Amino acid sequence: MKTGFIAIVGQANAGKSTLLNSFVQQKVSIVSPKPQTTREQILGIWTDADSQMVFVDTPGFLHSKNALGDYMLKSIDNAVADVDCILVVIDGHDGIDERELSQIERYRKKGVPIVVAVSKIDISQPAKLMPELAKLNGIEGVSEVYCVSAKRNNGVEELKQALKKYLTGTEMYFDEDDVTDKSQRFVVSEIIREKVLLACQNEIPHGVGIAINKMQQNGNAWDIDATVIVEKASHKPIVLGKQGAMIKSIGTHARESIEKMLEANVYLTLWVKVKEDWRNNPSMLNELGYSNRRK
Ligand SMILES: Nc1nc2c(ncn2[C@@H]2O[C@H](COP(=O)(O)OP(=O)(O)OP(=O)(O)O)[C@@H](O)[C@H]2O)c(=O)[nH]1
Ligand SMILES: [Mg+2]
Repeated sequence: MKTGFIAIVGQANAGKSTLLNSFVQQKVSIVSPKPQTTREQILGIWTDADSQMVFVDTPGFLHSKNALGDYMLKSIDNAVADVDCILVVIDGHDGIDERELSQIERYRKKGVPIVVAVSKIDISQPAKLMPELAKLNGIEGVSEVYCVSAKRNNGVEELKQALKKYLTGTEMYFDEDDVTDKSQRFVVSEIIREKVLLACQNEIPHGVGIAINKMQQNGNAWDIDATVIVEKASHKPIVLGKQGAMIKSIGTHARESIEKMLEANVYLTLWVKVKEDWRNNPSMLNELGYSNRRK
């Protein structure tokens, strides 16, 4: 049995979480077109006959502007601290920039194998992609480069098989049925946040936090009560929408996804509350699970 940890790092929006979900063939990490969708380390676990691969999803690199940003940066550092391999995801459609090359240089100093996944090749033009790939040629410390489309599931299996050779452990870290280290409660809060991210524009999504007030199973149904926390009074009417239309639509989409995950009926009640500047408020960060590792 070969086992080990692989950190998935890269710029915001590069496609890290989509790739993690594709590796483990289940949705464990939320995905959206907005940068900074992932806020903390999330493990995706893949176990087969001869290996257990623990993929560590991380927030995209960012310039921290508040205590939540500091927490996100720290979770990238923690994620790469003790892994067998670092998988750097680069958006092939966007092109490779200097920041990405300098990040690779930083990781090289850690002395762990670095593999690059050039993502989103389904929407990248080959003529544009080739010169971008040439930039990776001969970069010291990069063991291999793979081109993938996580959305279309192209090249993902080949990459996963290739990553196995970097695993250094021999004992399983998790049960063979585990797909993530996170609890259902955490996944529920993330699904609600994903639906807010998809529904709201501009700066609102960055200042949204989700508190689960109640999550109770009654027979084959779940009763869930959650609060969408926004950081400015002016954001509340936007998230509520005209006569509550926006929050109603967020609730419907969230309920459908949660029902799929829990394989049960769900009664979801959503509230919207303003907590000014909560991303700089230590007790709010703690309450929402952003100060200690939450499960
Ligand atoms: N066409 C295409 N789109 C993709 C692919 N992978 C991801 N995307 C899209 O790119 C956007 C960002 O994807 P995420 O997986 O959330 O990216 P991320 O790197 O985890 O982003 P952060 O968590 O914000 O750092 C989403 O709209 C995805 O649907 C891909 O292979 N092809
Ligand atoms: Mg992500």
